[in-house]
Amino acid sequence: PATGLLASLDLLEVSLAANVAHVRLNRPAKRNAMNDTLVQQLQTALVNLPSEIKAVVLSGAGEHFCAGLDLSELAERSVAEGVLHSRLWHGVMDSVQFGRVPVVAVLHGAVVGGGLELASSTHIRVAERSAYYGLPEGQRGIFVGGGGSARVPRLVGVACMTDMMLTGRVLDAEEGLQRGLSQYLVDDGAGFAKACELATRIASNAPLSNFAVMQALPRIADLSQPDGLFVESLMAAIAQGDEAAKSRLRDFLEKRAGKVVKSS
Ligand code: 1HE
Repeated sequence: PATGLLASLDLLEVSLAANVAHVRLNRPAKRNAMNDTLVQQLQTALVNLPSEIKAVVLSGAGEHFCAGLDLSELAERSVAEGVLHSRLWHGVMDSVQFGRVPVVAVLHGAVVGGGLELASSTHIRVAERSAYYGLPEGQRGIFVGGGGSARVPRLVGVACMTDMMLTGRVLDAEEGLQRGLSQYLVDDGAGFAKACELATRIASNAPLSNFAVMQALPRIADLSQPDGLFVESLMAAIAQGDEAAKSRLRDFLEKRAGKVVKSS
């Protein structure tokens, strides 16, 4: 278990094992609904990870990953407070997507509303068969506010998100896999082990490679092709210039590094 600041976050459970941190949303009685405190604690955890941590596994306690925004706090907000609240969520989701280390999410049960916005901010999503995805904002008379309109269509397309919001369509784990909401689908109960396996592999990469994937890839995807290729050339040269890249290339040429193998 973590100590100090990370242990003081009462709506999260943070544990550290070697170079992987496990951050668990820990409000199961409310289906991990995200109130302001939980949102802020998530940001605090992500920006205060010890430097030896190279990847994060994010999961939810109880039967569901996350029920989204805590609706009991919604009624009390003015329009002006609503804008600021949405911007607060944007900051937290940015600290997931553009933080220091990649985040692997374990999805099970409800992954809905703000829970799907959080999931879509992570880098790799491992879903268990129980997972289902919904955007009930349409039914609640509101709109997404945690980055969903920017991130979810990049995974499933605008048409699918429109369907989910207008009609309340819920995607099951299989449909979520097909549409890119998860990259892995495993049996119930197997998600955490799979995510840890992936996070451990991620943590063994050169930090600058992971940085380039996290920071450059989504930006290049938003650029025109010529601009994207130009940024790619800079990122490639920077990554190659790092000592970690040089020593890894030497390891391969001197037969010390693993080959690319087919997965079994
Ligand atoms: C909540 C919330 C919540 C549960 N805010 N309290 N999100 C939603 O519209 C989803 C709303 N939640 C649900 O549809 C269901 O709760 C679940 C499908 C997630 C889970 O069902 P179930 O049967 O396991 O649990 P439950 O009995 O519905 O809920 C247990 C308790 O959690 C109950 O409180 P209790 O005091 O009666 O025990 C629920 O009220 C509470 N709870 N979900 C507050 N979301 C930045 S913009 C993002 C916009 C959004 O995310 S909108 C979508 C919000």
